[in-house]
Amino acid sequence: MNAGNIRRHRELLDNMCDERAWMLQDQFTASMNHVKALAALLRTFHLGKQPSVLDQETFAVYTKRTEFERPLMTGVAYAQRLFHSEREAFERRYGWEIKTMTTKKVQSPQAEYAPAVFTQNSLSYLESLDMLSGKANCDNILRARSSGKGVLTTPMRLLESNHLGIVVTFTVYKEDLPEDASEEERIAASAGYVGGAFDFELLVTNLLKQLAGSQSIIVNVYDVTNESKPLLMYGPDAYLEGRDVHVTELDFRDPARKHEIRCRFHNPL
Ligand code: WA2
Repeated sequence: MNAGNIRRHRELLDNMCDERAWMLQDQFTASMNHVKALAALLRTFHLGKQPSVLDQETFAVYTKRTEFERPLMTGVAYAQRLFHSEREAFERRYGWEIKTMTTKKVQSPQAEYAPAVFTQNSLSYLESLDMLSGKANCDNILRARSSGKGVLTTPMRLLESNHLGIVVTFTVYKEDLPEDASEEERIAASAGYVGGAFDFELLVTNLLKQLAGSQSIIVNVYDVTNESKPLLMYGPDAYLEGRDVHVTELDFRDPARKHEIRCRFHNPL
C-alpha cells in the first residue's frame, strides 16, 4: 500500500466520521429545539388560559402530528409540579393515584411530586408516574428548573424499552422570567416539566444505518463529561482509541455535558 492510498483511506474515515457527527448533532439539536417550542405551547395554552385549552387528547394529537420535528426522540410528555397539599384534590380530579417510576406502586407522601399528566401515545406508560421518583430524572428536573435551560441526563436505560438513551427536560414556568432571573426565582416560578427520551439504541442506529459506508466502519458515541471516565451511549462495548480512530466533538446543546463520536474502519490498513 503506497502513501497516497493510505492517506486517501484515512481521509475517507475522517469524512465519514464528520458526516455522522454532523447528522447526529443536527437531528439532535432540531429535536431539542422542538421540545423547547412545546414548553412555549404548554405555557401559552395550558398555563396561560383559564381554564386550560389543552388536555391529554389534544396533547396526544399535537405531539403525534409534530413527531417528524423530533426525529431522534421516541416521544414527549408533560409532568406537572405538585405540592403535597394539592395531592388529594389532584388525584380525585384525574381519577388515578401518583405512582413511582421504579415499582409502579402508589407513591409515599413527599413534599413535592412531578406526575406525568400529558403523554405522547408512544410514552403512555409514563402517565401518573412521579418523574421525581427516579434518580436520573429527578436530577434532570432539578437542574432544568434552576437553570431555565434544556438539560440532558447521562446515558441511561429508558423505561419500558430498556434501550440506552438520554432524557431531555425543559421547565415550563408560570410567568415569563428575565434572562438573569436567579435560581430561587426560577424554582419558585416552575409549574411543570416537558421532556422526552432520545433513544440512541433504536433511532441513532436507524439514522446511521442509512448512510453510505455504514458496513465498513465502527461508530461509538460517548458522554465524556468526565474525561477520565467515558460513558458509552451508542455502539459496541469497547472503547475506540489509537491511531486508527477518528474523534469528532459533538455539541448537544447542554454546556454541562460533553459528547464525542469515535469512528474506526472494521479492517484498518
Ligand atoms: N421519557 C421517556 N422514557 C423515559 C423517561 C422519560 N422522561 N425517563 C425514563 N425513561 C416528562 O423530565 C420530564 C421524560 C421526562 C419528562
